[in-house]
Amino acid sequence: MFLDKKRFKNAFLERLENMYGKNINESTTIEQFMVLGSMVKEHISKNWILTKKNYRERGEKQVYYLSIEFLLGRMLGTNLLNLGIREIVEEGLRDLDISLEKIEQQEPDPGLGNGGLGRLAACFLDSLASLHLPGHGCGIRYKYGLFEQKIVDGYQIELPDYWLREGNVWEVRRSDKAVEVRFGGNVWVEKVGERLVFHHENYESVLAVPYDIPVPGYKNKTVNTLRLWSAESAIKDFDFQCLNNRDYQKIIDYKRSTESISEFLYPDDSKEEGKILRLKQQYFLVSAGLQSIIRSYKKRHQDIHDLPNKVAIHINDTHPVLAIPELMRILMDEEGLEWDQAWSITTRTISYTNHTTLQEALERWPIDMMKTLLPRIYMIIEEINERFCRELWNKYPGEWDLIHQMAIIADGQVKMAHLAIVGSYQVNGVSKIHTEILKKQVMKNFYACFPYKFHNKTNGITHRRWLLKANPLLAKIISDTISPNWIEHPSDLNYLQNYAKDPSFQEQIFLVKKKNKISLSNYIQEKYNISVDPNSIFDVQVKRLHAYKRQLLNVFYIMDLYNRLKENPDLDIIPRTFIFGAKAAPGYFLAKRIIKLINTVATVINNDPTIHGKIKVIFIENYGVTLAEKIIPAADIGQQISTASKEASGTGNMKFMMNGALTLGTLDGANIEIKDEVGDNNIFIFGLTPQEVLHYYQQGGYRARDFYQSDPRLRKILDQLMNGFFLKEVVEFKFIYYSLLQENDEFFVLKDFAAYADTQQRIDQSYRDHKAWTEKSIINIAHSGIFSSDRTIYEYASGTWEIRPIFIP
Ligand code: 26V
Repeated sequence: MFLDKKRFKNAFLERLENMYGKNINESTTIEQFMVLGSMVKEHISKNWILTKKNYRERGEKQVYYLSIEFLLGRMLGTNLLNLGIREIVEEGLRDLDISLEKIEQQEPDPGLGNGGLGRLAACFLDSLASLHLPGHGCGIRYKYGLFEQKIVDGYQIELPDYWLREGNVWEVRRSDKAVEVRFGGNVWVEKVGERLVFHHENYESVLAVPYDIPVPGYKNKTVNTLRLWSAESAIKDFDFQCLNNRDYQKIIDYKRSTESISEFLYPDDSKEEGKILRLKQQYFLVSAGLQSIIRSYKKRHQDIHDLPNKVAIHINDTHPVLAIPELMRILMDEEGLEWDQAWSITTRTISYTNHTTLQEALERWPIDMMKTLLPRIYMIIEEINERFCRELWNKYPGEWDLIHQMAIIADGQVKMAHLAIVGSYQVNGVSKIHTEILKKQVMKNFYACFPYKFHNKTNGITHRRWLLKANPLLAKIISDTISPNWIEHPSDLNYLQNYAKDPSFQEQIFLVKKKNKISLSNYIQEKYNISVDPNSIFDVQVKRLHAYKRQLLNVFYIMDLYNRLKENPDLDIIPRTFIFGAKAAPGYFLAKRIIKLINTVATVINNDPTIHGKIKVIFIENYGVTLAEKIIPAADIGQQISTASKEASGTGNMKFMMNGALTLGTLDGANIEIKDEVGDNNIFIFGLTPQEVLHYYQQGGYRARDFYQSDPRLRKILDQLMNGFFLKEVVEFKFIYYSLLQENDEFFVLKDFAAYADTQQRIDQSYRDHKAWTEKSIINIAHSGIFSSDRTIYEYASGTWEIRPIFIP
């Protein structure tokens, strides 16, 4: 049906009739989306079946990527692109007087993730399939994704994101592959001959039903699978009818409690509420995932001992770390293996990546909670801990403190990162500096114990979504200049280096950026009724709102610039549009106050005629994958200004450079590698180094108040927070003020302010020379190929999972 335009049009009209009983004029755009989506899915199905058949028959090793988040973004556009049918569809629809773009906008953006960790998982799936690699995702089908953000009177309001309202056109429910997951109850042990047999009783049974989403590679025949699990009650409908009222209530309660497991994605794991539910989600994912992996393994292979040669299981941070005891449980309790055999198999099958060194984000679960909810799993963790501590005792006799620090269970808690390191064969960091910090600081004791386990895999992004799809104008002039080979081989972007000084190519690059800026300006005008100047510098910070990401530093500079403009309306600056996008966790008070501050400052500045529109501040609500695709191609500057040592990698930084924005950043995460690639002249670096920050944390010596006292700009800004200059209800920003002056500014905002302001000045100067600026922009694009997730996945495939491409004939 996608062979040519004519056939496509006929098929489209016919299906519209079949599905909705409507002709083209009667149908709504959402109906047109559902029709097109179902056609594309059907088109994918053939190769999906073929891929599965090939994987089954060839019996080669496959990887399963376990993640509590997959931040997929809309799929219609990437599917059309990957299948190579975008032109036919676009032209066919145009004949019918329908805009493909409008149809694409109907697709809900499945926000099944919070930020970088979830988006990385989605980029990896795209790269696996595009590189012909047998690799699948395994996650949770949350009924509600990350909340929808509205800004009302400057405050963030959270609304539920019911993305499944119209159904999900890409998924296939596989009831036949459902498995049972058990919670609670008690375990008793029986000795049968020489063996101990564990009986789990009185548990609550939850049915895990998989929904499969196809993941097609770019212009190849590989179609991998993302399997998302949904929790359902294990009760059949007829049970309802023969029940009296009391039982009925019990059943309703049971149904609620089971279904709640896959109801919400957690927008924040730092708070006490919902802890049990979150632990339930983690075990639910892992138990359903592993049962299905082992089931499919056993269909293809005889010998369970061979598992590590045929299956790799990767855990995306510690959320799925219960995969380790769960695999042990299956191998021992269901497959009848001894501990040592099971342990050997488990620790050769599971690998792990860490995504943060923030202490508050390292997962720990109270022993009691785990024991009650997962009695058998807890027994296994206890045994792993005991054996590990014994090993440590032999290695470091008498060193109680060290052993206590390294134990998996200590101080009433189960330490998930310790379990992950002990139970996996590889521990990865996500950028060079992050891996070094893991080895030398956060996990140094483990590094001393298992140096061979630690590796670096610098993150990446799929250039297919983030350049080819998000920025078609840029993609086109790149292809016209260096041939479209870069799409298959992103390192070919390097050839652009030869055109960095080419006036005609510079001109084209400048024009494309301008067009993207105009298109974003139009969006801002329509949505917020604010006019922004496309000739101004688009200076963008879009990411989750966290104190360590330092949106505050950005807004303080804006306040300072505004103060200077008020004093001197003739101040010679290049007009600038500051663009923010950020969601704050609903319970994160400071973060929400920072959103209020940004919006308050924006209102004052945007409505002050005396500064002649030289600066504008825009907060774009509900930032997510879809908006990122619109905003990033229009950026001149991407701000990556986290406190050095705190951002494990960042991936936004890579998206910006790939779209020709220059980075304003600290020496943190992958910024360091970006700097090494593009050179000091093509990036704006400022502030404390990671070493300096870590030194302050260890040795002390930082006094935020000194900066308040010595820098008049800071004093003025901080006073303005408290004196109602930006907002008459003064109380609003007290919390920010105290976090800086009373709590001594944990993230060195005041310390880095001067360097940041200087660097912003340098940017202002640099931008005046358009040719030189565009040259820098081209150099950034030219060096972005190495940050394609194809490179990262290649490193994981060869260095961690030991999987090989399987070409589907
Ligand atoms: C979670 C929490 C929860 C408790 C409060 C503080 C806090 C801070 C950070 C996090 C993030 C946890 C994991 C995560 O999303 N890490 C991100 O992973 C990306 C992909 O590797 C990486 O690029 C980002 O730098 C890293 O923050």
